[in-house]
Amino acid sequence: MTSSSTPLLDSVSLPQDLRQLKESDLRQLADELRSETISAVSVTGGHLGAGLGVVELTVALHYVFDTPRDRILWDVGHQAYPHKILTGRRDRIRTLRQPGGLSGFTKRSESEYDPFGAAHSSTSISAGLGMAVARDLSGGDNNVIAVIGDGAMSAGMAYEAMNNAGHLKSRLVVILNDNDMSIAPPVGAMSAHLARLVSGRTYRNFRNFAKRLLDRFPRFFRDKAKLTEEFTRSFFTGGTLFEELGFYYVGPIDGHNLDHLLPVLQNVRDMQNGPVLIHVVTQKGKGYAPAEASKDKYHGVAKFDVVTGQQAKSTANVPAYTKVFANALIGAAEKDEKIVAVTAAMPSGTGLDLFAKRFPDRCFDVGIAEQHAVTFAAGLATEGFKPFAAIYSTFLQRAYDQVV
Ligand SMILES: Cc1ncc(C[n+]2csc(CCOP(=O)(O)OP(=O)(O)O)c2C)c(N)n1
Repeated sequence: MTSSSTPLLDSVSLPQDLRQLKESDLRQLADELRSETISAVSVTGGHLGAGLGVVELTVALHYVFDTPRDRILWDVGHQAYPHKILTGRRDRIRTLRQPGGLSGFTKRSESEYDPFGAAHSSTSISAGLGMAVARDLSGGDNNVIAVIGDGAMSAGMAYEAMNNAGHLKSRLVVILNDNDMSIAPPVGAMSAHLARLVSGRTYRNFRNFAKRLLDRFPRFFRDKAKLTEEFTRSFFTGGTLFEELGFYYVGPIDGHNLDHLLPVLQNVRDMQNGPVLIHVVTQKGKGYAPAEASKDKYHGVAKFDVVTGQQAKSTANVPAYTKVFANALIGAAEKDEKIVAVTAAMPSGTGLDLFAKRFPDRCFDVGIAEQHAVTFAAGLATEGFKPFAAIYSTFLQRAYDQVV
């Protein structure tokens, strides 16, 4: 690791500055970017764990791709604080989520580096595919990269988009950021599929093999795109659901190791023709001990003390609405065994985590799948159950049709 007394981050206000740096400087830059993200969120509150998990990925993407000509779409957009710091918004990063300040999500009117606005999850592959097709129709040659988490990947819309992408065969990169967390632990068959890929022999073999190779031939590995292509074919690929959907699958790779990320991204940039999915494994909250230790509690935070990790407590002297709701529902469910509860990946946000503790068999977390949650509840109701589908914030919007 290179160390220098002048912070490298001070010399980077836009990605074009970043692209002037040597590859060997990027580790230090990533460390500084991580510290700056922690420092900013400690004074504003906001999403922390997700951003810390993609620091290296953010650096690598802006280093390898020609942003803003190449489009990066951050799904949900809650992990984009490091991206904001590297794209001309560092001077306002301590205004995140404040009146008149930066948005806590990506926002088109805020920056040309935010090609798509978000906040509701699982839209990035659809939007990215639209951008890719628009490029093809107008004879362009830029890249489009959608970065989507394993939690966001549990929504039907992501599969609708992949199904269509496999058919259209447009040049599109999807980066699956797999940290084995949604806000709560992820649920469902897809998360089990990803866990199998990550724990499988291929990944472990590649890690050992790549490490030995990097130790012996660091330059050779980095310079030879052709050799990297061999790697991606023989060591990274495996029969996956994504291949069945028409994607060329690459992975899983260590998303905190720039020596792994950079050659794979360069390779995909230079050689892809059709949809590619890169499966990147990261750790939510990476590099900040309190967030690594408690991934759900540091998904979104109040202001906090950087040294202790202690979050500011609400001074309101009334019980939280979610707690009132949860206790009332638990009370009713104690008297009526037909009462069941459904959440779409928001057990703590809705208070249903308390209900699940009391009635583990009568509480269902269906993943980020509001439409399914509502119709699943309808199915339960037709059989005489009394389901409470508790949908957080504005996320019921996408299930209006199901409600009707
Ligand atoms: C439609 C919708 N439902 C729920 C949410 C709330 N939400 C925001 S981030 C998140 C978890 C996303 O998990 P993942 O995609 O794995 O990203 P990570 O935070 O783990 O990096 C959830 C459920 C949302 N933004 N949009």
